[in-house]
Amino acid sequence: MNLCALEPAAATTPVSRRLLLSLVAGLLLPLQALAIPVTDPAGDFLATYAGPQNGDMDVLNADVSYNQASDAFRFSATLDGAIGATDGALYVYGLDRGQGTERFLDGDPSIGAGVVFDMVVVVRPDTTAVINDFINNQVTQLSAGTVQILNDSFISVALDADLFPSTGFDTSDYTWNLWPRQGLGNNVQISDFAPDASNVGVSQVPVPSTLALLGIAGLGLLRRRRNTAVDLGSPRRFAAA
Ligand SMILES: [Ca+2]
Ligand SMILES: [Ca+2]
Repeated sequence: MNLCALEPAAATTPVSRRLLLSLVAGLLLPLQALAIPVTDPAGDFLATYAGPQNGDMDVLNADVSYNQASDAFRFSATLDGAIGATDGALYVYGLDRGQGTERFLDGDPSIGAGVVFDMVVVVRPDTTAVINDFINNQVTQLSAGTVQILNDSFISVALDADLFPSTGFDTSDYTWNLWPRQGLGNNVQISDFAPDASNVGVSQVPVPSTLALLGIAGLGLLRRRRNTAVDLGSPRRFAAA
């Protein structure tokens, strides 16, 4: 018997591997799409910014995610320098919950085309924060410790979704932008927008049941591949045939 003619394992294993990798990649892509933060160039200070061009006034990446399971938002960002270096630095997340407008356009100088919001979360280096809801005229002061600052330049703030009542959008459809600024009151204090000239949707944290299903699917694929390799690749089987 020509055993070479019975080498389906050699012929099909690479195909199976490619199929498995493509399926796993297909499963992982939605997760990656959901988790990638906004990246923003280093050194892209606004031409209208009048303050010091320190690294802590320059956003490198940022994200706002909504966790359906805990019904909470997480605001995060990485700055290009140690937070606290610039006196009066603030980090402002603008949220559009349905009635956002380009609120910086009417200022002098006019900036922020494409940046729409109807609420802000103002994060301070002293780890306090303030939420200002322009539609409901509601200001909420959040105590020290609300904000986590990690490795000197990373901000992380987790807040319950009930602090962000909808003004028209579903919670998962909110959009946002982040801008550092040195003090409040004038557009020349704003150093950077992330992303530039647009809002971006909140990323979605997959619910545990979705993760469990993906895990079960992945385990099933791996088990099938292992069984296939044993059945088709065993020299003992071919010798006995
Ligand atoms: Ca930047
Ligand atoms: Ca920017």
